[in-house]
Amino acid sequence: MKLTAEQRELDRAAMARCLELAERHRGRTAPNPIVGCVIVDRAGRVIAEGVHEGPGSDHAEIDALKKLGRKAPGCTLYVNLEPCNHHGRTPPCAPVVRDSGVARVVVGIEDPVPGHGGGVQLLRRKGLVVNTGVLRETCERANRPFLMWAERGRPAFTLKAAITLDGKICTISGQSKWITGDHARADVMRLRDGHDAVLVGVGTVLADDPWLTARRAGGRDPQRIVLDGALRTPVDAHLLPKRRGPRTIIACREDASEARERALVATGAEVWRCAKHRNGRIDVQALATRLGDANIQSVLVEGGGEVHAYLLEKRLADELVIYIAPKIVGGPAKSWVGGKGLASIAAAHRYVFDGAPVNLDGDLRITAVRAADRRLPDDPMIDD
Ligand code: AOF
Ligand code: ZN
Repeated sequence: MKLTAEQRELDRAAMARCLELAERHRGRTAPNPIVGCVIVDRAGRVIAEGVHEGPGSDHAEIDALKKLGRKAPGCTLYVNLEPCNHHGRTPPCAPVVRDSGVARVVVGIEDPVPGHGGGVQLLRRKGLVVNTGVLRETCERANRPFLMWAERGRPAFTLKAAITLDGKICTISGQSKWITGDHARADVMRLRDGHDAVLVGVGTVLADDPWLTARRAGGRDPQRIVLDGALRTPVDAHLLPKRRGPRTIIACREDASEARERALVATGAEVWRCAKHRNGRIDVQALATRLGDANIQSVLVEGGGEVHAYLLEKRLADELVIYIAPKIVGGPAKSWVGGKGLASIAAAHRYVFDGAPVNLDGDLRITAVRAADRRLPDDPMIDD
């Protein structure tokens, strides 16, 4: 069946709506993807919408179909991820879609998890029209954490920094409060809210004693991860759970002090002893796999400079979100990327800007993704 240009435009709009619905649950669905669903009748009217809220709850297609008593004869069902054909925490969706009488199914991306896909083939075999790849790049971008986890077994890492126009994260005396304004800092809360975990180095814990919570209406606090080779995190650090807070994982070297471990575990933290490289640093790639095994799909890295440099070097810095304030402090103050630095431009870590800069009440937010695994939106979406 050849689709008219007008129909294709309607398909893209309905898929964009699926993503809008899905986006509301970002940071809440791991190890599942974010998924939205829209059902449109023969006259082109939206008659039901559905969304997936997290493990154990209905998949988006089922949520939408239930609102119609599981019957939608002749309708078109839009969903940003292929309907599953597998029995997990919930029964498979594809047979429910087939039995609902839906005539056409429009899918964003195929399900990458081995054994979970096959919904598209099943529906086609049963005579439904299935179109795939609608807003493919935008759908991939939206579910990058899920795809990274499904394809590589590790979370997607986002490096975040707030810098001056000359690239500094503090002054020569170490002052950093505040480089950017309220609006940009509120945007960081949105980022924390949408990531499964936030990671910092122990240097940041010692210097700033951050809480790493998502202080915003309806927000949920991310899990916290500290890279702390020798377990120097103080037992009264704000980011420790102390029975009530979200989970805190402290990743240390195998040879870190057992007494320090006991003291930190007593605060409710988990201490993960990690293999180390010859240079004595924690093997972050192995840590990334372990985080993936713990169903953590997205990690926001909030520095400091040495942690950023290390993740860049290990090719784990998948996305960058940099807030730039129009201020200059000059001198040898720290940049947001530390480390030894590179000697040649040819060896530079390469990124691609993802959409235009966003002006947040006078500060700019710039987003970039690693050039090597670019998943850029085909329709740049402005979210502010
Ligand atoms: C979701 N939500 O809307 C769709 C998903 O354990 P289960 O039954 O929740 O199955 C999770 C898998 O189902 C998930 O990994 C993905 O492959 C597939 N599709 N998942 O959480 C949805 N459509
Ligand atoms: Zn499903």
